[in-house]
Amino acid sequence: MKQQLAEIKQRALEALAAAETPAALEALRVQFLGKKGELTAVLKQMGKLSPEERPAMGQLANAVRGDIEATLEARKAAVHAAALEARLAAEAIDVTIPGKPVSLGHQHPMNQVLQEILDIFVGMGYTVVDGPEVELADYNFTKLNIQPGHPSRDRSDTFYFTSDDSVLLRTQTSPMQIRTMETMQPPIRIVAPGRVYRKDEADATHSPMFHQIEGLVVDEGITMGDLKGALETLMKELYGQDAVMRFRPHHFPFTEPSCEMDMQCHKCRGAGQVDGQVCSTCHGEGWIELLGAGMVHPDVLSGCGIDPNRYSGFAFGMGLERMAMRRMQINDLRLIFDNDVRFLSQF
Ligand code: 2NL
Repeated sequence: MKQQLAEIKQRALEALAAAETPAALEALRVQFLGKKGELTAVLKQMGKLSPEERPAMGQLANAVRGDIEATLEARKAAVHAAALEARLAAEAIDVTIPGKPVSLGHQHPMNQVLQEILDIFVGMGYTVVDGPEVELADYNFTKLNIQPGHPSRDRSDTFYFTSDDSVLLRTQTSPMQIRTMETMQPPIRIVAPGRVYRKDEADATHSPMFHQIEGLVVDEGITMGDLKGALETLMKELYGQDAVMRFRPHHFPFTEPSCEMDMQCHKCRGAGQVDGQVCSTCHGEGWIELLGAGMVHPDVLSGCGIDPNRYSGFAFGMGLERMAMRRMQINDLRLIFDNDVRFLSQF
């Protein structure tokens, strides 16, 4: 029996040392220490021993049980610690692994073109001004020499807020320049970019909301020569120093004289055709219309508290969408406003 106990102890300790999981340890507990286990089976034979032999054998059996239990507990702790260790290792975050690249966006093509234009004007000493999109008809029309009854004030062309047609969505950025002239005395050199609104059906070349940039220079002795110099400088910076401009007479209520500026078509160089075909860039015109401009009407100056006998000025206005479409070779205005990232990411 002593032999049996020693043999059980040795097998139990070896098996426990080899067990790697809580389940294997539990199976060994049942196998050796359980009610139907090997140790219990030996103890049940104690009855066969003589009363003299029993106490010593009982002690030995208890010592073996104690050893097996102690080893079992030690292994349980070790297996648990190893499992925890493995889990921590598996779940550890390696902070040295490079992160997933974040895709950076970029400015909308409209803003790219606007920033380019503003940079050029700032370089010529202009200040950029901002103002409200909801305007008074006074600032959008009357102070610009556009009197009540003028066709551009028609309700079919302008978004009005009030039944007396006194509050509206600005149809041009000129009101900002009126506000500047009312609050500043010359010299004035400003550009006024922003959204403007007109009741137009959206198509490839029209949108009820679009962007304009207008400019205004007022000082003593400002002439049409200054206007031509500033606008040619702008366009040569944008399109290259070999760009060719022309000025045509035009009419605006707020300028006198007024003009429009064209750039010679860079594709056909003014010929209107390429290889016997009508030029696709200028549609055979040879010239591309860029903007409208003129010398600020004396009535507009005096209406803003600036003495037209002492000061003169020039002003101009251009559509930003057309500038962007030309620059980025975009053929449909709606693409600019759809904000489809697949489209925008090309620029
Ligand atoms: C165009 C033409 C123009 C102006 C805008 C202006 C502003 C004031 C006084 C006088 Cl406060 N003029 N602005 C002048 C001439 C032309 O715009 O075709 N725009 C898209």
